[in-house]
Amino acid sequence: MDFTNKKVLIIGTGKSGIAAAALLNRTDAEVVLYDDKKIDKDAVLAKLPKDYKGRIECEGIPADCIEKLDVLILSPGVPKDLPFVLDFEKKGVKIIGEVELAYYYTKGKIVAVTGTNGKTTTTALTGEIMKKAYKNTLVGGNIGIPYTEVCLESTDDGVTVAEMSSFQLDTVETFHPAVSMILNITPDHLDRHHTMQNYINAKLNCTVNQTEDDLCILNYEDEQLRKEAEHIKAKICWFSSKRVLKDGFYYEDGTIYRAVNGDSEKVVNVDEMILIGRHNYENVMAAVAAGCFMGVPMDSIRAALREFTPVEHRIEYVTTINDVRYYNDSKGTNPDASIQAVKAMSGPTFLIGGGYDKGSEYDEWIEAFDGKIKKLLLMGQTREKIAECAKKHGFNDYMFVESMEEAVAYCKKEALPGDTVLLSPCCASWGMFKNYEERGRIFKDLVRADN
Ligand code: UMA
Repeated sequence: MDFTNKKVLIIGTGKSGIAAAALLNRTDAEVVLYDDKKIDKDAVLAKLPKDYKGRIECEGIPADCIEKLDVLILSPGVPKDLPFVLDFEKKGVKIIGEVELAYYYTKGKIVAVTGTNGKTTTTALTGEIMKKAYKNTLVGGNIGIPYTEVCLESTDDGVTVAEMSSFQLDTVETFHPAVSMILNITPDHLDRHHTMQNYINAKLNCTVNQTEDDLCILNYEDEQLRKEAEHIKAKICWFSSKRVLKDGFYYEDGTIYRAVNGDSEKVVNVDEMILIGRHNYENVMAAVAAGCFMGVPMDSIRAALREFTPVEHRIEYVTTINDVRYYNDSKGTNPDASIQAVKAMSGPTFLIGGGYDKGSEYDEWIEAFDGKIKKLLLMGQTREKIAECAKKHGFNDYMFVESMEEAVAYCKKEALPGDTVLLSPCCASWGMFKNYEERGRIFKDLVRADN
């Protein structure tokens, strides 16, 4: 897209908006960076290039933009059905997301990773696998590094591994990855997407521009994905952690295999990796499938698997104090993710949960407790809703806390040798924390304090 003399309004002065503005600062576009919130303009300016030519606004959509605008760029956190966005759409203004903008500037191949859970681990692991064969491997997107920040470093002979959230995929148009993967789809972000089908469609957007020359990697155990696969043009590569497949990747009795026409080749014994839990074996299979398709030799893939350490905030081991193990799973922001964390625990567990209400149901999470949860400490907006659900399922060992400080102090006092303390909130962090990273780091700091 040619931005010469185009007037562009970017919504959101978070990481994505700033990276998008910095990118467009290199073009001849007239850029207006805008935020709904009353922001500190100097602080935003300090994050932009020194020669930033555009404006920064925060008191209502500027009148001159309402009068004339060529392109509206939305940060991932900005819903595309907000009234002002719809008004611009009616006027024929081109509306894209920050990811679509990055795509215009991306060279080389793209591996797009999406799914409700496991995205970050799989993106990081896929990045490590690609690095074994591609000198210029870039990793970005929802993982925390805006795609617009890395896209200019891409080269024709390189690869970009992009973690894509449903928020980001909601606003793509021409985005075309050589490899896409959808790890799983379970209800999440329904407050934003309104219906499950909208959420599924957003995820599927990473496949819509793919052709028969491309690859789409899907979880065979996800019924929804099996259904949707019929409409995907790319070649499909399945993986399963529950059954032997004739073609694709599968996990059986501690080993991951690659199958081609019924012939199986051992990829790795899971004991050779640091990653634990069946959900992680699924992530590994997806990453290995991407590596094979992109021509990374199997021995290099195996080396990457053995070297890989889990990402922060995902069932991350923090420390052991008085024989009590502490795990940080702040990335457990929805029931499916938190169920996996609870399942990965062995022995009596103090579970810290609750947070921002994005319309999730907690029944399956409570059912997954399976007699292991000694005490459920609840905080945030959802604590009453979770407590009601727990009571309904006959689980009464819960208590309300006002803060992370109170939760950690209680666990430190009450947990006995052999117990585990797990932060896996089953909810987003918003409202009490800036993001899940902040929540996780506060938890870890409190755990490690005074020891
Ligand atoms: N804003 C508005 N109007 C709105 C909504 C937001 O002006 O209607 C403003 C806010 O006031 C704020 C800014 O937009 O100043 C924030 O923008 P943003 O929410 O898009 O956040 P970024 O800092 O740009 O971070 C985004 C992703 N955030 C979200 O999707 C909410 C980050 O994912 C991502 O790492 C980053 O881009 C880089 O790609 C975070 C996340 O929580 C980790 N993702 C969700 C998830 O993983 O479940 C989807």
